[in-house]
Amino acid sequence: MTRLSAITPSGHAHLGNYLGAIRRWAREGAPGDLYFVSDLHAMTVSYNPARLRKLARETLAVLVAAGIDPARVCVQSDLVRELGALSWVLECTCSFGEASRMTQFKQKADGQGTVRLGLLTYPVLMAADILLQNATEVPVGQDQTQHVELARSLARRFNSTFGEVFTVPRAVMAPTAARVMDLSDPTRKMSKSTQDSAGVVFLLDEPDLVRRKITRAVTDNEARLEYRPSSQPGLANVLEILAACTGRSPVEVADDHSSYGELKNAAADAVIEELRPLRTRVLELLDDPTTLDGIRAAGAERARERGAHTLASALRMAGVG
Ligand code: AQP
Repeated sequence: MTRLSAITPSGHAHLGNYLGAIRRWAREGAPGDLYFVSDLHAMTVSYNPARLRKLARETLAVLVAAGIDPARVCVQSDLVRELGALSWVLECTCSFGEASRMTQFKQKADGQGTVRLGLLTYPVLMAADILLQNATEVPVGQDQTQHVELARSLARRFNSTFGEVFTVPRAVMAPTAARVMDLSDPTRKMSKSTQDSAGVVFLLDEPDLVRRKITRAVTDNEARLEYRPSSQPGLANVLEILAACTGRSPVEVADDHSSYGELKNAAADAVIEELRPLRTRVLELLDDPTTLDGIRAAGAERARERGAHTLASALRMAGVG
């Protein structure tokens, strides 16, 4: 079984990415799992090239520092030639209607003056990521299942039209882990690309800044320390963060504290301690280009080898290789 997961370096990785995905990947990863830093996907909206390059490297360092097997990580753009070739084959297998029906495309394109064509075609690039690696499973949240469905349809269509080449992948629901909300606006999830960073704890934030962000988290005036996500979402978010860092339930955590101030300080302590070794290791890796570049090059080589036969077969069957 090969399972492919990815993180887009659209900004600095944050506590939500860590508690919701990266930590679980590191703890529960199986030998067949692959983790991509999907920097090509970050190009579908306006971006700064130098920043993207830096963020891709930093995100790779985060995955390795978190304890993910370095043999399982890869930066997507290191395979840009292979993926570019396979994407074209798949774009020519995909109808315009299919691509434009993607809900995420409609949401992201809505209200934008200029919509990049890549925003429309990126689910096909995602299909290329999956199919090139012969992934059998793609763990995704609800918002990405449609993209995996597209990858399945394209794989099946290609196989039945030109001959069996692709493994047909299936979407598996990523296990429900913590969904961390923005500390300034607990109605929206913590996101890399949020403009106002006051509510986002980045993994490389200095401990003092982490404390400031958490102790200033928007809660409410009810002064009731109870876990009630629908009526007290800000408080529930802080409780969930503390619970995720201490391995207890949000209800237990609420019972342990008597004031908002005390709770927020306890949450800040727990997050700072949870992130401390990770942050140290990321900074060490970023300072050690030989190690990080070596991991990156080896990951690219392995991913290239893994996909070589599939790509060659797909091109040949399509009449171009
Ligand atoms: N707030 C969150 N809480 C829990 N999990 C989260 N993830 C993202 N935000 C939270 C999980 O992190 C993994 C990698 O995320 P991604 O790069 O695929 O994209 P995303 O979900 O779009 O992440 P962001 O941080 O919100 O970035 P932008 O601002 O660019 O959209 C995924 O497993 C995701 O579920």
